[in-house]
Amino acid sequence: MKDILTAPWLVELVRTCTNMYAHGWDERNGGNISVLLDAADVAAYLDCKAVLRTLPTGFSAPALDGKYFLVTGTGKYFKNVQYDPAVNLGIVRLADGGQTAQLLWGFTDGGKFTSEFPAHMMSHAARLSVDPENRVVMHCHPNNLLAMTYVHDLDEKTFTRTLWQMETECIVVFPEGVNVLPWMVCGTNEIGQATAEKMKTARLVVWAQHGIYGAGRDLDETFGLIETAEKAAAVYLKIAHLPWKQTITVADLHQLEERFGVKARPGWLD
Ligand code: 2HA
Ligand code: ZN
Repeated sequence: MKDILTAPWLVELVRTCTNMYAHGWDERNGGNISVLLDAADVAAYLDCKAVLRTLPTGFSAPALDGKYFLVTGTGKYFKNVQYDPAVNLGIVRLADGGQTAQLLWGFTDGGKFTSEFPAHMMSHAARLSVDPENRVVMHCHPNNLLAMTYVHDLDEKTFTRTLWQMETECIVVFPEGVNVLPWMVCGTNEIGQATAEKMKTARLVVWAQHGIYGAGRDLDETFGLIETAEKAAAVYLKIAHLPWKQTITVADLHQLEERFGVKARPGWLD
């Protein structure tokens, strides 16, 4: 059995947590990440028959039954993940139609998965239904996107249009746009269901006055999505109160679609 602390997917998650903390997106215990793992990848490092603890999830997710996830722990600080991955992270396998999480590694201080586990698991199920290659769900609290939800219209099309116009690359990186949820109490099955519904049509879901969810095939893609949207939000906040002399027009956005072979969300450039 190989040393799990050397598993490339675990090393990558640790580095990502450190990087996100450095970006200021994950103060204190803010933020959480889950990564879908292949059974074979896990079996190279762990005895998958050795269940350390069984944890009730409080929801069902039949589509995820038997699947393995590497996930950050509740109350844990991204800042600290690099110093003790085994305390701050865990590997669980869902069982009983998703109602139970079997802990196979980690959370060594008796801890458990993130408080946002419902939103993560329901989002994985939703993303897998539209993209079987989706593996990552990431949540964090980036300053500028968060601030933007106080001063900008929360209509998804309008919010997306503004982001697309703040940086040329945006429509290329997230042509499907961003979906937006109004403020809701976090950590609940309700916000989990609402997030998952939004995840069917976009890889980015803004939680007004809270943060953002991203999804993607790997950590780089998902981080890059959030990074690009956050950069656009930063530009918006720099210029929102200034008189604009010009912007990226709808005609320009159509040119980008053509040049980069992407298609904006139908109707969102009308
Ligand atoms: O505590 O970010 O949304 C972690 C969170 C809750
Ligand atoms: Zn949060």
